[in-house]
Amino acid sequence: MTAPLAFSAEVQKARAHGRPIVALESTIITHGMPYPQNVDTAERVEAEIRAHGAVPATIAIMAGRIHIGLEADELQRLARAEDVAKLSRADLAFALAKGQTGATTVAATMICAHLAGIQVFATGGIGGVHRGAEESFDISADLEELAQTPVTVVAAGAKAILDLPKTLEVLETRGVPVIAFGQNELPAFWSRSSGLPAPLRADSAAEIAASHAMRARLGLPGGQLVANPIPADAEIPAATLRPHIEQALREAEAKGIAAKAVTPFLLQRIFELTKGASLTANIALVLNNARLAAAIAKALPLASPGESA
Ligand code: PSU
Ligand code: MN
Repeated sequence: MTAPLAFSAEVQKARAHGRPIVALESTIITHGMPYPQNVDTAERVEAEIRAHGAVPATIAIMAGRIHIGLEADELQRLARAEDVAKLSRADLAFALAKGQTGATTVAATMICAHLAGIQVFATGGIGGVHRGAEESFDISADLEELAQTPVTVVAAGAKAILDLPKTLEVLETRGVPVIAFGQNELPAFWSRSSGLPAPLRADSAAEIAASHAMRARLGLPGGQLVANPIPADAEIPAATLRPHIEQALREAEAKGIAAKAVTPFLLQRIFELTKGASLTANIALVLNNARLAAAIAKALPLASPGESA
């Protein structure tokens, strides 16, 4: 029995020629950005990866199959669709078995990428430990996935909507390397600085690829989190965002937003409260992450599909 994978023509060809491939998630398209910026960004991110010598594979579930790479019309349909399911590890098999369509979170995208033998994945931000998690127990499945699935995820750190110190603690406990790129501090998504030292630092894609390959040689399960700071000219200072984040968090609490709805609600409110500035920054950092992920993928030796590391 094998997983129900469906490759796009471009990804199929890349696999046949052993070219470096970078996975991309789809929840950022359906739940992370509004239409039409979502599809425009998704297309630009794919183009950026091609321009840097790798092949993009946007991953989503469509009609009960795991699509590894979307054709242009499929991407358009997903981006325009309303009420698309947000699928994480817990939902993936259930949705596939029912023949459903849905967007994959970081956790689910890692699972699908690994099934397809893809070792590098670029996104914006990962889920983490939410503020107040000591009460709500809201800790993203993304953290657990990083602990068990061998994919290197390039993100811009975690958002200040989360509890960043607790997020780092959980990653440390679960044995996930958190590698800041080119600086000592953990970046905080829209801002380059979080005030927290990053556990590890790398200054080149080659170092990150070498560390990924070494984990495989050691037989360690799990991936790596690369925290790539947003470009300086695109960042929003943490102090500018703080009141908006606090307002969005208060509103989420007042409305009783819970579980899967929390992250999309907060992202949408911060977009509105910053009059779109958060989205402009989000787009810049995803493009930046795509470039670094392409460089890491090029520096990695190829793994065969389903190979366990
Ligand atoms: N963080 C972002 N943008 C996003 C997400 C997180 O900055 O679009 C999405 C990702 O798909 C991530 C998911 O995997 O939200 C996490 O959701 P939750 O917090 O419910 O685990
Ligand atoms: Mn959650």
